[in-house]
Amino acid sequence: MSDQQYQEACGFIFRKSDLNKDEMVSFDEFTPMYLLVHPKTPFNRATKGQWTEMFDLYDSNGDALVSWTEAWRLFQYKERFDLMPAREKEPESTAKPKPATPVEPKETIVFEPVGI
Ligand SMILES: [Ca+2]
Ligand SMILES: [Ca+2]
Repeated sequence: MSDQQYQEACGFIFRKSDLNKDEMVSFDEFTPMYLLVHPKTPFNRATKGQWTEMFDLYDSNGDALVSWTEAWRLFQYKERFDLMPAREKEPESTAKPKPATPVEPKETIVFEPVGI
């Protein structure tokens, strides 16, 4: 996706999220918008307090509304964030090899010839 396409996609999401069409995104409109722009964010499990902090980060002039300019100011860094190397993964626990089932020695039944 080119920068231009990304900006257009964000603009589309911004307008779509602006439910009352005042060209501003309120706190209630912000949460679904953020999740659309950042689908893989761990914020899908965020508390309301964390969302407020995130909203405040976007709302740079503090009028409790996020304009397109304010939104784009941070949205444009998305790709850079995505390019950051992922934190080193915990080594995957190696699955224990199945213990080999000991082969039980088969009981050998010796038929003794019965003498008549
Ligand atoms: Ca709105
Ligand atoms: Ca604002």
